[in-house]
Amino acid sequence: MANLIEQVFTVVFGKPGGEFITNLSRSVSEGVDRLYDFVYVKVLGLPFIVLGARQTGKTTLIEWLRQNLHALEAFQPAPTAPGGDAVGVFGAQIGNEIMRLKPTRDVGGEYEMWDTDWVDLFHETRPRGIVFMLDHTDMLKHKDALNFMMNMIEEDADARVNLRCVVVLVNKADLWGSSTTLDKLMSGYSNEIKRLRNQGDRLGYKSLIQSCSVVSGVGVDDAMQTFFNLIRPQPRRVR
Ligand SMILES: Nc1nc2c(ncn2[C@@H]2O[C@H](COP(=O)(O)OP(=O)(O)OP(=O)(O)O)[C@@H](O)[C@H]2O)c(=O)[nH]1
Ligand SMILES: [Mg+2]
Repeated sequence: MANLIEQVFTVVFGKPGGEFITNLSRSVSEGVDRLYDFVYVKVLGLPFIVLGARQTGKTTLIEWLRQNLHALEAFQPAPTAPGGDAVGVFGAQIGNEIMRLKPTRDVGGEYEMWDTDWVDLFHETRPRGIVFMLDHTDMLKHKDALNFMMNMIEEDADARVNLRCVVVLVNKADLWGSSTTLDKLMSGYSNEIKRLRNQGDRLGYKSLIQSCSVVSGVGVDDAMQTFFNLIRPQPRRVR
């Protein structure tokens, strides 16, 4: 009987693995991706989280996205307290598209918050992407924070199931851009970057390193377009 069904199927649709079946399954999966894309980007919001050691610009970045701004000079946030601050889903102009974004919670970067607020947020959100922020000061602290994030990804298989991209945002380029370059600044992080690339290859996420200044609005548009286009279910070309 199974054989007969297989024969009829083959007569009507062609051999399994044949062109028709391949095209059919491709368009079904493209249709499913398109639907997921619509649901995330237009309805539920793309789940992502923002991490990084203290005072690197996490709250400022979330505010920049929320306000659809190009520069944020007058914004002076207080350090984020333990437990973080809830952030509702909002629409942001990313390239030429309005996307709904869901960072869920703005967490602080103090060391004691890594093991509590960061771990909880990662687990609760199952993010499609992580923005990891650092700046030109205190390399040892940023290395610790980066390694902590990678350990967290390693240890929580449930939380990382949707992870598609980790972008390392080297912020405050307005303060360091005239005295050094991104490559020079990152040369001290070669072990961490190697680890990030290896982990990404193994666990199926892309890693990027971008410089920006959220306060003066330089580079942040580009970085956010690349990031959100990579974490949406149907990745697009960067515009
Ligand atoms: N010069 C400069 N300052 C920035 C930039 N981005 C953020 N800052 C400043 O850095 C300080 C910390 O910014 P926050 O956004 O509060 O940083 P955070 O990572 O949320 O800090 P915690 O909540 O304490 O972990 C503030 O004074 C910001 O104005 C930038 O691109 N350039
Ligand atoms: Mg903050």
